[in-house]
Amino acid sequence: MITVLAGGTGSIKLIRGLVSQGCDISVVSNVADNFWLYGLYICPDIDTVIYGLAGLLDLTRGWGIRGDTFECLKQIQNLREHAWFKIGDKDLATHILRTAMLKNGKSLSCITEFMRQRFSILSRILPATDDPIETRISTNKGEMHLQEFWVKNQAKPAILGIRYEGIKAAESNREVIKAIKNSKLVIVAPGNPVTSIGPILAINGIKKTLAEEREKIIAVSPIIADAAISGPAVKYMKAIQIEPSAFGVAEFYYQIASNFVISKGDVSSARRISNLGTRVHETNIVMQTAEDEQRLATYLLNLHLG
Ligand code: FO1
Repeated sequence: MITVLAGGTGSIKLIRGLVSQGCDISVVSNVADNFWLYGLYICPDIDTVIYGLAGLLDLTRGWGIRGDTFECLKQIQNLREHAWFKIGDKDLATHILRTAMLKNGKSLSCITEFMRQRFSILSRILPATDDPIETRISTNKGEMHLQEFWVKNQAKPAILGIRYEGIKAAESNREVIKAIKNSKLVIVAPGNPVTSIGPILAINGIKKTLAEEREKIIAVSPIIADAAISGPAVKYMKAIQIEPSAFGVAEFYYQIASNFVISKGDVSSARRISNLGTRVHETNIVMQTAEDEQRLATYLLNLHLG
């Protein structure tokens, strides 16, 4: 069994690659992107994994359901509401059902398990915690939820700080700890270290468990040279004084990952990562096609087996 720590759109590519190689995986999903909108509880990272593994994900956008319509959203706009978060009509069904189940007292893990079964997915999908946590971005325009910063404000305000609301009270999902301990291999997907993987590590008990299992943990860099493969990772990393490079990410994961995979030729990071006491491996980490996803997955499996 393999456990994958996952965030948003970058992570699902590697997860699909591993599944295509017949791996039995448990996905530990970030939940700090979750938020309430129009009275509905939206879990973007969990849904990206669900739609990705069900073969329904819109691959161009990297989120939502392929071919979805936006009639409900248009009607919200007709009613003069600024519909800044684009929820598709089919996607809406997921949020309606999830919210109804939450209001009936079901936990997020239980609801995610229900969705996994209904979408006929074989891999396990484990929310990192059942407790509510939120990434909050403090900016020159005030503090806001990550989705408001990234989607509504297009990441334009200057970032003054980043915090995870609710983190002190959040308990790790017990199944997550079990999965990490029982797995032969744990992979930290190439997600944003601050807003995707960072919140998972900050939940009580998770980082400690990972540190105990460090020898079997491989992390993949989401950064090549000084740029993110996709998304705003560099902006967030600079804001909390993580060097925006593969080395910066490896240093951030130093206590939990014994192996770190970087882009071939990212030489300036390679030597510095070895000096951390982390084994460094170079390969092509860009995943644009299904073949790329399979190639990187196979590379990681061979590293482990080798
Ligand atoms: N990202 C956007 O940039 N714009 C959107 O309107 C948007 C809608 C959306 C709806 C459902 C969903 O599951 C994800 C959605 N995302 C959207 C992606 C999301 O904001 C982020 O990419 C993730 O939270 C990052 O992990």
